[in-house]
Amino acid sequence: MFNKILIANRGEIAIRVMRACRELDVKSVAVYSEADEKSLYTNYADEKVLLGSASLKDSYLNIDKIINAALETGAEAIHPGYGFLAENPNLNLEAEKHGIKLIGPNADVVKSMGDKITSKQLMKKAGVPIIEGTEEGVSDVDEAVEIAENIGFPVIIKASAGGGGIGMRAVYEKEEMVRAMEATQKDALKYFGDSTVFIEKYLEKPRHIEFQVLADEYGNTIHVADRECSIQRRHQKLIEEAPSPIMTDELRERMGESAVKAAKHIGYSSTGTVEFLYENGEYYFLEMNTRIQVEHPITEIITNVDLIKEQLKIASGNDLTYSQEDIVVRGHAIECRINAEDPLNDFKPNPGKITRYRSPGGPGVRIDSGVYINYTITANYDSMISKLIVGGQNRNEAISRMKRALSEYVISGIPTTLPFHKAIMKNQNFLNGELNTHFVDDNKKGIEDEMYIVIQEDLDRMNRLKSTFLSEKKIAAITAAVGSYMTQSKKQKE
Ligand code: MV4
Repeated sequence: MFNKILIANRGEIAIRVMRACRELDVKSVAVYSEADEKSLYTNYADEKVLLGSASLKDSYLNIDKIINAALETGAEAIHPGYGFLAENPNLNLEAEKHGIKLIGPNADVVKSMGDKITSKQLMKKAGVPIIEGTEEGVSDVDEAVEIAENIGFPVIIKASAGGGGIGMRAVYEKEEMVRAMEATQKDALKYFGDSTVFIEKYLEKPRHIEFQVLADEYGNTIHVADRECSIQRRHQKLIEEAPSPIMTDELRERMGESAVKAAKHIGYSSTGTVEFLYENGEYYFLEMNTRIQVEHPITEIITNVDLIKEQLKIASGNDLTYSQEDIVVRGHAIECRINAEDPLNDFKPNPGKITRYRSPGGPGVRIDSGVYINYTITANYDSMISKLIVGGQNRNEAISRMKRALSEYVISGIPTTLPFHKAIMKNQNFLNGELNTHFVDDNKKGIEDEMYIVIQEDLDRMNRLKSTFLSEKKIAAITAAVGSYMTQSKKQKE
């Protein structure tokens, strides 16, 4: 195992990785920007290195500065977390050049999965079901119309360099095709510097079901079950659960086998996720994520596998410690992403200071977070406050626990997505497990009406809880008193 690693990320995922380090007796190095001086992860780490200003190119996206920080502190490996440089093959290449281990798959794998046409071609070769459509880039508009007519409308035009929802357009009739092609090509060039697009049959109401995979550097590859991630908005996941409400042993065996085939075929190592779209009993490869994902904890809850520790063991050259038979799904887990966003105002990000904070606890509750009371969420980075994760014997118990945990969660000072989650936990379609990627839009009215009700209930509960929190006036007075005491005692020492 490594003696020391550097975590090239911030917030809750940096803490999550450092927690694994501490359990494995590995020293951790935090890197931070000026905006993260007071963040929890910065000071949780055994060592910290300032990268630069809050700007991304000066800090979390600056490969040179990160490599230098690793060299300076003698870190043997770099964990990229998610987002930032996590799927940038240049980090893998630069780390390798300097004799530092990148905790993840190799640069070639990251690169080929980043290109959607290449990944689709590879999956076809691997024998994984793909969505009907072109397996090469299409640039000619007339040709595109012909292809679309052959597939049958609706179709979707996607940027090959895209992913995560940017640079794609659904097209319902022939007359829209030319305009949609030109617009998607233009976007693809603008956002990714590559105008290549491809065309697929458009699945209108699919579920997003993904499989966690684990692979060591010797070809041993397993899947660690599935997650349902259909509850999202503008390609930002809001709620994930494991397993999918529609999963059966038989379906898991089939989809899991496809996920393992996919990973094996490309020589994958580390933790990864194979995403599928599922519709009418059929599933199709969508994308592969070559990183650890935000929602990994729900898999940890239902399988008891510590995915980050596995990731560190694999990167340090160990064999996989599990075989497929060792992976047993027990119970059900749900994750709600608590963001500093106003769910009644189009989920507008709303950073600011957390003035009261008390996170839930009790049976089956896990919080992964990088905040604390009086912490200010900055506008520089994403607006996630925490991930509230619950586990239970079955889906019903998990939902009851989530409702109870949400009712205990106190966050004051900024609007949060808590009311949204409370509303979803009461939504009949959610309770029935009737989910697809359009769930939030299709249930908009019901969710909004319910949010107004839960916000009123929250106010009542907060009034009852008020005496357990100090008022802001009292906090200010205490802060002032402590401050003047500190100044005086310092003067006396001098
Ligand atoms: C699709 C699709 C329907 N049909 N492809 C969205 C993310 C991007 N990487 C691929 N996406 C989709 N591709 C076909 N052929 C619907 C989506 C999609 C989606 C997929 C997963 C999770 C949420 C989604 C929300 C809207 C659209």
